[in-house]
Amino acid sequence: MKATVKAHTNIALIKYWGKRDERLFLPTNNSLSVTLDKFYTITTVEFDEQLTSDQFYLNGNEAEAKETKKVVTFLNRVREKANSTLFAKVTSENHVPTAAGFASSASGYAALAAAAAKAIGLNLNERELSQLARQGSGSASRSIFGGYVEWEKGMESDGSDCYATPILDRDAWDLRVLSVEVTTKAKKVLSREGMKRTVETSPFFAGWLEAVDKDLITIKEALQEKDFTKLGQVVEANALKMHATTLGANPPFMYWQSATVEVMQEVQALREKGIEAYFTIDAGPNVKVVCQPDDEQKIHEALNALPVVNEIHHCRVGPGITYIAD
Ligand code: FM0
Repeated sequence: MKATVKAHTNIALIKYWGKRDERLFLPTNNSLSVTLDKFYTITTVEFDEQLTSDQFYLNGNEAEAKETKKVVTFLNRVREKANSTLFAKVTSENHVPTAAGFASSASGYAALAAAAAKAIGLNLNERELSQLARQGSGSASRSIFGGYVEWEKGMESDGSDCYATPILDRDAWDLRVLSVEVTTKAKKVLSREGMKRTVETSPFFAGWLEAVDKDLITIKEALQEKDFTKLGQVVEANALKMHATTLGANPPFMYWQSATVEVMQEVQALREKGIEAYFTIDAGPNVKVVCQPDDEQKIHEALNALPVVNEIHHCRVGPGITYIAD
């Protein structure tokens, strides 16, 4: 009745932005990510008939009520699937620098889904685990797998065809991702809230949906051909389009700060000097830079020289979930 799983974060190269069903976490568009080796969550789940409620410990302490509530909602889905009424103790260790703008929800719910399913005796394959993880946080559906991963939006209203699939092995292409942490001031709009507001109010959301399918075709060609220029250009353009939708929302909002723009401009300046780097940005002010191994050091030096940069974390392409013996 106990299982431990390690799952890594991922960064979307083509973004998930918009839900068609909020309860089931069904997205409006496919997305494509790369799993990262550096940041991960390790979660142990133990179902125990002695317990009278679920317990959630995060990094050694009892988690906040809001987080615990989300975990309980997720465990309810697992119990329903397994026809069980047992409560669980969940212990999670997050090795994710949340300040670097990496959502720990992707690795967190991928690890929780796999550990909870195993502990309660559900025998789920990776596709089923992806569907389950999705119901904790959309991006978690992709973190079940390593390498380059596409999350299919599906058509069905019950989510039965909505899951991630691996499309290229982690060893197939050694790209690097620099996570550039900048100094921040403003309070952020959570991604869940931001995407909802955008879907409901932004006139640019229709343009986003129209463009994203073409971007997916382009990036899949680039992955096939290992064409870094093609990949980088579409990654950067796709992130910019996602962020453009927020400016049209009501009330409008923006995830960038001045430091964000400084890093973006330095990346573009590096390209003008012939060093190939491309940026992508999630629902926060920090910037992720995608590059090839030979350019990593030069890019680090240039970005590290900017006063607005706090810290740079270097990532490689990472693995899918692993079960850890207790
Ligand atoms: O990762 O509401 O998964 O594709 O990071 O929990 O389903 O935290 F930039 C935004 C991630 C969205 C793009 O959203 O939302 C991406 C984003 P939830 P998530």
